[in-house]
Amino acid sequence: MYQPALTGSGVFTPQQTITNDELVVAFNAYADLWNEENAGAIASGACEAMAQSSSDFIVSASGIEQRFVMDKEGVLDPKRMFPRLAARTDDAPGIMAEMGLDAARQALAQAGRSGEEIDCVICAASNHERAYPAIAIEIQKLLGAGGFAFDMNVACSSATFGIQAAADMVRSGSVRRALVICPEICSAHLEWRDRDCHFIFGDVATAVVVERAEDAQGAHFLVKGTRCATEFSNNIRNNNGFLRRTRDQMEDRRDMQFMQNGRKVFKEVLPMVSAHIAGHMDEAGWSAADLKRLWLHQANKTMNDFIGKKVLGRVPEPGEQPNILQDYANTSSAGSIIAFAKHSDDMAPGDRGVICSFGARYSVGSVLVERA
Ligand code: CO8
Repeated sequence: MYQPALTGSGVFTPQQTITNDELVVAFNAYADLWNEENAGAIASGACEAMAQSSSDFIVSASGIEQRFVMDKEGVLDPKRMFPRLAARTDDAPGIMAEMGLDAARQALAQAGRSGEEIDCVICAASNHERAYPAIAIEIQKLLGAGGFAFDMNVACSSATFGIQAAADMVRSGSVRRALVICPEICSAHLEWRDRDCHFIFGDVATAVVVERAEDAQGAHFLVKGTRCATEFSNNIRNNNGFLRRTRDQMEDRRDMQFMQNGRKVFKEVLPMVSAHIAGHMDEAGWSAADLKRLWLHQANKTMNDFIGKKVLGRVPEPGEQPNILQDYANTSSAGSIIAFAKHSDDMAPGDRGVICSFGARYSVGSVLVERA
């Protein structure tokens, strides 16, 4: 058995941002257009007028201030409200592969490794741009990596589930060095015309290198334990699968994009995640006093404040539970890894932390790490 370690991390950040104010201007213009088009039905009481969105609500309900996106213009066009991502030919790199490759190269540089030294690539994300061939195999080829590659999807928990799979393979010796890559184009699965959720998501890609601790070239984190759990729920759902795309079902259906009952998610996920982290730490003999940092999934600031307080038994000190969602919004599986990549350099040997992601299905995954 080998000791697995996280030896590098990387974040690809798109060049375009949308602030809450820009988003709200576009949404409200769309709502005005919709209300104009449906004026008769609204006047007769057959439907309700669409209400306006507000930046103040977005910040107070979520903590989000802006998001990065792959295409701003299409999202902010009130007659479109959807990114324009041009279709590519089959011999050009896919957009998810390109984003993932950038994050992977950053992670490899930090680990002091080259693509050829990787023998397992996992592309772990909420949505994949095609059914097959796997995005991970495309990235494997672009990197010049050997071994094998596969895609997996556990929605927002994909990163920690991917790290568990990679760490287990490194531990057993079946692979020497793996990359877990999370490219998320949430903007293409979000209904930007739905006031209740139009502000939630952004685009990004992250990557981590998982390898034997004895092979590490520089500063690294030992993976001291991983734990994954799932429980079925319909409160976060996207029905867009190939069976739903038969010719008789091609109409514009709301359930073909991200759907959630946000309030229920909020209430049901919080106790599940807090108990999961506490149980995992208990099993490893870790106490709250041992924890230097919590890198949580980035969906909602109130949610993270609650989990941080529950796990530590007190209000976290500034920096103990870093949030990045004010800048990136919810980036699904990538959120906890962005927080880890941007807020872990200052940790000293022996310092301990927990990476935890949670989300649809429901799912929760935690990774206990210790700075070597
Ligand atoms: N502007 C102004 N007012 C608004 C707006 C708006 N945009 N939206 C809603 N309101 C109003 C409502 O009308 C309501 O008014 P009233 O009380 O008069 O009826 C009021 O605000 C309160 O509404 P809510 O109760 O819905 O507001 P909350 O305070 O609960 O906040 C949130 C809503 C932010 C959605 C919150 O419930 C939340 O964050 N929940 C958890 C979300 C979460 O964690 N989801 C996880 C999903 S991510 C995941 O698992 C991955 C899925 C795959 C990703 C795919 C990419 C797309």
